[in-house]
Amino acid sequence: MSNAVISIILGGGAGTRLYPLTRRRSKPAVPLAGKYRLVDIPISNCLNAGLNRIFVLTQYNSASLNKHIKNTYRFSNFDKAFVDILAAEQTPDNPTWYQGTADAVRQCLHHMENFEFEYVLILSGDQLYQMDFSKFIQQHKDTGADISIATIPVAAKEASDFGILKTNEQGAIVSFTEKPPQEQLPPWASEVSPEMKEAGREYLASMGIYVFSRQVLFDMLMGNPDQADFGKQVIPFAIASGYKVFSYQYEGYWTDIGNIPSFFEANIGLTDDIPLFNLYDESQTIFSRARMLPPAKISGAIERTIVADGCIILASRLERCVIGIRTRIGKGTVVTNSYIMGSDYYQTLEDLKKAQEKGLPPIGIGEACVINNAIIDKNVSIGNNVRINGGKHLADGDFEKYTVKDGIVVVKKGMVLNDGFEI
Ligand code: ADQ
Ligand code: ADP
Repeated sequence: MSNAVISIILGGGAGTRLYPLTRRRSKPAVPLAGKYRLVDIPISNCLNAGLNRIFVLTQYNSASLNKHIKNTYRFSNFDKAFVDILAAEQTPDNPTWYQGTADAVRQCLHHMENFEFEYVLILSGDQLYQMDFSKFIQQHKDTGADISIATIPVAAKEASDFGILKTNEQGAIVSFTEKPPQEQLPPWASEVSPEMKEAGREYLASMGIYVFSRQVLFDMLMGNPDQADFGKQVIPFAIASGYKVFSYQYEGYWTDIGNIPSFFEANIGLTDDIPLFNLYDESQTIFSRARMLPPAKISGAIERTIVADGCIILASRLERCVIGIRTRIGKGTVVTNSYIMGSDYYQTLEDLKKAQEKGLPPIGIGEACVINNAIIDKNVSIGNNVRINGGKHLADGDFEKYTVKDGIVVVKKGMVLNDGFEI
């Protein structure tokens, strides 16, 4: 299987939906679940299916993405495996900047020409799920499809966010509409399994995950240079032109993590008693960088909280939190419903002394702070008695040190919040 497939991960357009987490890094490098990065999810799904030739397409090349990929995905010299980043090389107003998902793939085709492969697996970079791609590709082969699309039943209220399709009895897609407005939805309902029907999930949505047969991909993208997007143009055109397009229906956990509220919910959801996304399944390992960090040292009351390696926690209470690598939290602090991303490095005693002389708090969270409904990006220094209370009472806005999105306060990477700071 692995020699027949090349995988392409769409690492992100302008990245505005995850702003301010994408202010200084490309979307695939955004830290997830305290110790991973977004790109680890699609890459791990590929590796778990034995697919180990992977391109990550990104609009911005960031040092953290390069470093993460280089330090994490190392393969033996004796096999053909690789994870390579292909970044758009120009600026937004230059035509070679990726104009959309299909255009991004088109501009990278020349990198792939010389490889041996029969199928291309195209993946989104901002979804949380564990899917066995080998079954998906097997179905693509068995049906003799030109294009296969992974699909999932969704409820009417979400359906306008997706490409919605209908299939015939063999699973061939007969019609497709990208993000239909609510009033046009009713005729797009499909026959779904009894469980899905009971859950009110009657619309078959494209997951934005595609398998293309090699020649079909080259013909379609090179033959229609004006088609910039898979969902808006390439897929509807393929169906209208008589290509064999099949649905591969999936009913497991799958969620978008491409905007702040969904990213926040997906992370906090990992603290549930039985999370929908299983980090503890050894047959579906999520790979990430092995950092050789010391174990976490903790005092205080902790409920339903994930704590990554290398943390030093003296807080009085943590509840429903994801605490990322090297996080330091001082005495008397209470953190609830929040994702603390942690730090890229430890400060030395000398660093700490210098910071103190300048009146700066150390990296991490100080004493007697109260933090609720927040994402604290990496390397943030929070002093003592700081209060951050996110919630629907806060209006959306972008400020020097933080952004509020749907009531979630996102403190920007590397910011300093001095003693007594309040949001
Ligand atoms: P959207 O998710 O809205 O719909 P889009 O915003 O185009 O599609 O993004 C798809 C993926 O490609 C994302 O991971 C995004 O970051 C990435 N991407 C977007 N533009 C890019 C660019 N210029 N360069 C590199 N990467 C880029 C799509 C389909 C729908 C389907 C949903 C499922 O169009 O039909 O229902 O995905 O989520
Ligand atoms: P991660 O564990 O999140 O992958 P790294 O340990 O790779 O992060 O470090 C991320 C970034 O932090 C790197 O760019 C590194 O250069 C930077 N970094 C490391 N130590 C320091 C320091 N003392 N001051 C500032 N930046 C640092």
